[in-house]
Amino acid sequence: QIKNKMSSTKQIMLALLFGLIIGLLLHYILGEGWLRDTVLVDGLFYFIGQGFVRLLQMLVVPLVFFSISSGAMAMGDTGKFGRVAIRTIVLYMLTTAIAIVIALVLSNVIQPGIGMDLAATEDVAAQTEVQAEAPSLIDTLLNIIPANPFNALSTGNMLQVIFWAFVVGIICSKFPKEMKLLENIVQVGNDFMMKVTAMVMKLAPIGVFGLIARTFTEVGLGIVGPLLKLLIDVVGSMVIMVLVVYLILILFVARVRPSRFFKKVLPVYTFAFSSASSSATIPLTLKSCDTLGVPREISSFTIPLGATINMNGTAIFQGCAVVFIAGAYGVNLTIIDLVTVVLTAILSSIGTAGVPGSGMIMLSMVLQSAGLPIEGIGLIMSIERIIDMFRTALNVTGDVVSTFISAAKEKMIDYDCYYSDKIVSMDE
Ligand code: DAS
Repeated sequence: QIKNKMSSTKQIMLALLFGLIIGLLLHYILGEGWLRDTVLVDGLFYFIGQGFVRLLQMLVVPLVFFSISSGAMAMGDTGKFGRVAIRTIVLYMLTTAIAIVIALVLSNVIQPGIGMDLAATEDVAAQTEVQAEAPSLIDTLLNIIPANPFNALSTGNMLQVIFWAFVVGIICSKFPKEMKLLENIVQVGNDFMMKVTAMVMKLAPIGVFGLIARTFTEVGLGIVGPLLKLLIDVVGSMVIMVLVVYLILILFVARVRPSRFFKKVLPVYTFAFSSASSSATIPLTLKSCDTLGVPREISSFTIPLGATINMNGTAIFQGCAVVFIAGAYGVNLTIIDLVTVVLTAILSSIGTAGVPGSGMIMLSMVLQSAGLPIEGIGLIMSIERIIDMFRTALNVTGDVVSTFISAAKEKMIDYDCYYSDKIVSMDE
């Protein structure tokens, strides 16, 4: 049984490797044409990959709603839960700030954009068109309260769904007699979602293959000179984030062996990489937290929240991209500019959903705040999809790390489960 459970993780890794190899072969051997681009990239691979992502997205809102409301119902010690919630949110903001500082420091060493000597086609100061402004903190907080809970559920506004699920769960726990029927509905809904998620997860390897094969058939390794430096800059910053920040947090704050942690996070990292969507990965991230011994009533709140407001990978990308674009256009960034970049990146990540390409939307806000040409985004587009995969994988890993740390601080981790061989399985 353990062997079978291990195979599901290996299946995802193999699917990724197989998709990469097939994709590169098709890209370089088949070359551009109807068969490759229409039949495969925009046909078969697109259908398999996006079909699986849509199946996962189908799960997200009901899964988050029912697991949070049933978690809030079961929540005994609200004080403890409140402390874990606050600590997780503080960790999210802190790790995001650290991530972007790491990126800014490493980028100033690597200088990815230097030597491109581009001139902005329009006068940067005269950049009048209104770019998406980073929402103010007050608006961001107010936007968490759903003006219309049913609209929040139907549009999948995650922060508002989380808020509403809490209201339902807390009312049920405070008025158990009057709310008996609603409590039963929530419990059955939660159980239903667990079963549906397990069924969908069986398709994970096929979905991963389709996603990866499509990307690499279409893009190949398509990275040229200076962009390769940017990619090295981004991935290098991410490696530092994992090997320094996450390792220190897991070793000295949670005080557990990190090797076990990273082994159990690997399936989630792989899927987040393949799908480039933190939100779509939520069902798998929750299962991964189960194998780490994190109580579901904690992870069902912190993981969906993290998928929306915690984007360590994206923050690193913002830092690297800002230095890359400033270097490419010969703009000198002052310390004030850099501080503005850090604050704008944190604020814009709170309001941006964890879906493919959201980092690019945030980048336009950050560039505008630093007075850099928005058109610089065009320089990055050819490797955007690949960078998005790395960003998302780190985003999700960061969500799990902060969730684990804050639950561990409250001694809420099931350490028998953490040190068991239990790993994310597609079979349950
Ligand atoms: N793809 C986004 C996510 O799902 C990250 C990004 O675009 O930066 O987290």
